[in-house]
Amino acid sequence: MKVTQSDIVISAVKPEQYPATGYPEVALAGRSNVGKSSFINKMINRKNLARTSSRPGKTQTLNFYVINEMMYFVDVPGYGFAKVSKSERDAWGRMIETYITNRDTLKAVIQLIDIRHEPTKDDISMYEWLKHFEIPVIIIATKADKIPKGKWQKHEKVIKEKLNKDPNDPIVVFSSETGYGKEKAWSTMESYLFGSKKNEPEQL
Ligand SMILES: Nc1nc2c(ncn2[C@@H]2O[C@H](COP(=O)(O)OP(=O)(O)OP(=O)(O)O)[C@@H](O)[C@H]2O)c(=O)[nH]1
Ligand SMILES: [Mg+2]
Repeated sequence: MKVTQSDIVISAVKPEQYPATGYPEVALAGRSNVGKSSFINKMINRKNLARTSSRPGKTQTLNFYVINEMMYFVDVPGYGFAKVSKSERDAWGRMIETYITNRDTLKAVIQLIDIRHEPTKDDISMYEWLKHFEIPVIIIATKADKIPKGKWQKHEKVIKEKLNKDPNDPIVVFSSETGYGKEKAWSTMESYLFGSKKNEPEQL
């Protein structure tokens, strides 16, 4: 998709604040600092529309970005960040659960996993939780620039196995640093956003 327009619409914490235009949307999920906000910026060719930071815990609300007046990206706070209190974590959990389970226009969740490491316990629980609610998930194996290309396939295999990934859920190797995987990520997202298929089998 050629992005010609992108803007922040709202930072929401409750459903009354979600945009009501009915455009289809995808939401980001992933550990704090894995690169969710960077992913959005790369996909829409903006340097810092979605605010990023080298310190985890930057994104705190559900941030809705409208693209080409036809879809939304929803940036979501990361999980697995040790420096938050239990009450904050619980509030986070409720905010995400309310959003994921009630948002009819949510077409898929983009779950980012750091390609360098095995999925964490939190990564695995998040994936299982999304599958429990029958949400289509697109796995983005990100920060690919941080390991040699020759290792990508092996690391991708570890991610698939550890997550016990549903073969219907695509996986895309990606780098927000170099833009590698951007075209594939767009075409994959578009099939969920605008295609008739909800769950597309992965091409073998
Ligand atoms: N080398 C490299 N660095 C990346 C990549 N993606 C993100 N980063 C860096 O990782 C750090 C965290 O990126 P963010 O996009 O803020 O991460 P986030 O997942 O939105 O984090 P929270 O909002 O805290 O949940 C920043 O310093 C980014 O520059 C990538 O593909 N390659
Ligand atoms: Mg962020």
